[in-house]
Amino acid sequence: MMELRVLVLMLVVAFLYPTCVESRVRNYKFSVVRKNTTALCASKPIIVVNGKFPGPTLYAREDDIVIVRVVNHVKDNVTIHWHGVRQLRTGWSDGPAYITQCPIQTGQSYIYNFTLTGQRGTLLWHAHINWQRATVHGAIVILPKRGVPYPFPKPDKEEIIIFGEWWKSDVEAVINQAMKLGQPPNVSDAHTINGLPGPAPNCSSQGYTLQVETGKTYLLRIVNAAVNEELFFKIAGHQLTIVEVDASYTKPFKTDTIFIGPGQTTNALLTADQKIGNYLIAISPFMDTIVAIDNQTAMGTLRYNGMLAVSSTTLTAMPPQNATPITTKFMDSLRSLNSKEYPANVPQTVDHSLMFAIGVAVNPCATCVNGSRVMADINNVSFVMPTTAILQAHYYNISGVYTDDFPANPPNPYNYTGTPPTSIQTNNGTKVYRLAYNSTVQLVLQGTSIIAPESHPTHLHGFNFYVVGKGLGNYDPKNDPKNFNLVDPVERNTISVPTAGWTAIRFRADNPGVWFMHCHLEVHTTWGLKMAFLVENGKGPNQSILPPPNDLPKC
Ligand SMILES: *[C@@H]1O[C@H](CO)[C@@H](O)[C@H](O)[C@H]1NC(C)=O
Ligand SMILES: *[C@@H]1O[C@H](CO)[C@@H](O)[C@H](O)[C@H]1NC(C)=O
Ligand SMILES: *[C@@H]1O[C@H](CO)[C@@H](O)[C@H](O)[C@H]1NC(C)=O
Ligand SMILES: *[C@@H]1O[C@H](CO)[C@@H](O)[C@H](O)[C@H]1NC(C)=O
Ligand SMILES: *[C@@H]1O[C@H](CO)[C@@H](O)[C@H](O)[C@H]1NC(C)=O
Ligand SMILES: *[C@@H]1O[C@H](CO)[C@@H](O)[C@H](O)[C@H]1NC(C)=O
Ligand SMILES: *[C@@H]1O[C@H](CO)[C@@H](O)[C@H](O)[C@H]1NC(C)=O
Ligand SMILES: *[C@@H]1O[C@H](CO)[C@@H](O)[C@H](O)[C@H]1NC(C)=O
Ligand SMILES: *[C@@H]1O[C@H](CO)[C@@H](O)[C@H](O)[C@H]1NC(C)=O
Ligand SMILES: *[C@@H]1O[C@H](CO)[C@@H](O)[C@H](O)[C@H]1NC(C)=O
Ligand SMILES: *[C@@H]1O[C@H](CO)[C@@H](O)[C@H](O)[C@H]1NC(C)=O
Ligand SMILES: *[C@@H]1O[C@H](CO)[C@@H](O)[C@H](O)[C@H]1NC(C)=O
Ligand SMILES: [Cu+2]
Repeated sequence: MMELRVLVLMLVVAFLYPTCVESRVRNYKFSVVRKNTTALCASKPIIVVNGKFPGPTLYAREDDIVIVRVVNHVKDNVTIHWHGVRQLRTGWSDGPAYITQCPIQTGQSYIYNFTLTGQRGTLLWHAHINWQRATVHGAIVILPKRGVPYPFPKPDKEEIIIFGEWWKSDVEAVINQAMKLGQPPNVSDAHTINGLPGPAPNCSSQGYTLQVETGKTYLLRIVNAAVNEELFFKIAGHQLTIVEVDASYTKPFKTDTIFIGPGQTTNALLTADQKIGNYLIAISPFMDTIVAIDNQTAMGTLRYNGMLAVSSTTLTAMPPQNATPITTKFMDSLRSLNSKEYPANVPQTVDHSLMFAIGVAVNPCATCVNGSRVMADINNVSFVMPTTAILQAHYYNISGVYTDDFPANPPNPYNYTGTPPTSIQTNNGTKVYRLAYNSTVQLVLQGTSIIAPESHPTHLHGFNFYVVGKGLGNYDPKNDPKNFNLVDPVERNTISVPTAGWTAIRFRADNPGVWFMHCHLEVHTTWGLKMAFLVENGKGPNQSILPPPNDLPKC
């Protein structure tokens, strides 16, 4: 009787609220705590959200309002970034410390409040202060609007797979030591798949297992939350069909290897279409130059139902560390879906044509080991973090926090991928580049070869961009634009700029606020490979940044 009444009530409610009323509020509470965790056969205290490593998955639908109350129970300052979420007019909820907000201090809380507009797929959230994101991260799943199907066959099941890097030492101790010495930080001791490294030297640690049923199809929502490494991902004996990256649908294509940089996400379909068995799942690092990296392969198992854990596992060879051709092939295969429902709105004209030279450099340092310290920069500016958040300074007209003279081009052009200039020192400053509302930007990210060229997975906050071109060596402004793809380039928020090469991106500055752009190798960010765009308010009614929330943390 009772049940019937509930059913009738539900039907009435469903009638009163037809499916076109979709907007919903998703409430989450994130408690930031320190917890002892074992990954490499030894217990160590790490900072995590809600006691979990990786942290909780945030589920929502396109058009939902997401409310996350973050409470800081640790001694360290905390902020959380919703990586890839556009944050239209809600820059206060973006998260990078001292760019859009002051940190949430011990005992304090802050409510992140944003709407998911025009995006669906997988993203990630992570801490955005110091190196805290090594352990403070998790997935964001944005489902399509209710009743809207995926533009690919509906999978039987979905699985979240998050990659990480694990240090035996405390991560802040690792980077602090490196900064003091002026040298590169210690590489991690292991990679992890959903928090598990699998067998490691002197440690038979547990590995991740994906249980599958013959004939079924799985949507793998893959997130690279590593700190300093771009990775290869493979499943022995199986092909993967890529359908989406960075919460943008792509034209489907098949591959046996995924290349994924820190901050990037990839959705891939996997069909359990092989002989019943155990198959190796593995991640290994990509490095095509002389920079030291953690070369451990993390291992897990794809297990068909009916198989025993003790049975033998079909192995696969991982690509060599320096397998540049595999990264090129993967990146060149990515194209926007560009369908009627999901068009690629590539800006066809350009208001600001920018070129940023990005790379590492060396500055004098009297107290460092060699009398010098490794630095990084964009257009010869090593970004200096302010002590007041730039967005506040912009909103409240506080002067002296930043200047808006970030150079549009390298101040002293040289052969970026050839012989370094005589002075490999950098300048510094807290400089932003100012953009009018709705202006269009073409930005060429030019890798440099000072000390060692390296690929830089570069992340832009507040926007998706289209990757219209890329190449090796120096960008040629006369001839390279002739080959730009202005029809169906991939749309993303983080792009790997090839070693000793360049990448051209385009975006429309339709989101007022202050938006960080930086290399997502945390070591390069720490060294100064970062800057911010300041996008002015528009004149229209919904073209200004919203007022800051009352609980916005203070510095
Ligand atoms: C974590 O483990 C260390 C040593 O392994 C111990 O000293 C410490 O009390 C533990 N902390 C917590 C919160 O359990
Ligand atoms: C979230 O932001 C909206 C729009 O500014 C506001 O109406 C709402 O009260 C906020 N919710 C919370 C919980 O802060
Ligand atoms: C970094 O590695 C060196 C050499 O192995 C070691 O002596 C040092 O303690 C490590 N630093 C940290 C913070 O773990
Ligand atoms: C510091 O000097 C040593 C010895 O000359 C050299 O091997 C090392 O590469 C130098 N390190 C840096 C970061 O310059
Ligand atoms: C493994 O253990 C052996 C013996 O205790 C030791 O010599 C070796 O250095 C250890 N290897 C690693 C990578 O920790
Ligand atoms: C990994 O790097 C270490 C230190 O550079 C080296 O000794 C080892 O041979 C490398 N292992 C592999 C599998 O490349
Ligand atoms: C900041 O300055 C602008 C332009 O002068 C003005 O419109 C705005 O009201 C000022 N904002 C605050 C919070 O004072
Ligand atoms: C720049 O350096 C590269 C690598 O050394 C060289 O191949 C190229 O010719 C140089 N370009 C110019 C314009 O000098
Ligand atoms: C970068 O700035 C430093 C310090 O002002 C200067 O010495 C150096 O020549 C500049 N380098 C380039 C490539 O602009
Ligand atoms: C910025 O550059 C100046 C001049 O070289 C130097 O004194 C200062 O220490 C630098 N600041 C930072 C934060 O690196
Ligand atoms: C932005 O500019 C484009 C092209 O000039 C125009 O079509 C569009 O309406 C503008 N959008 C807004 C919100 O002003
Ligand atoms: C935390 O942030 C506040 C505000 O910026 C700052 O004053 C304080 O020094 C920071 N604390 C730590 C431990 O970094
Ligand atoms: Cu980098």
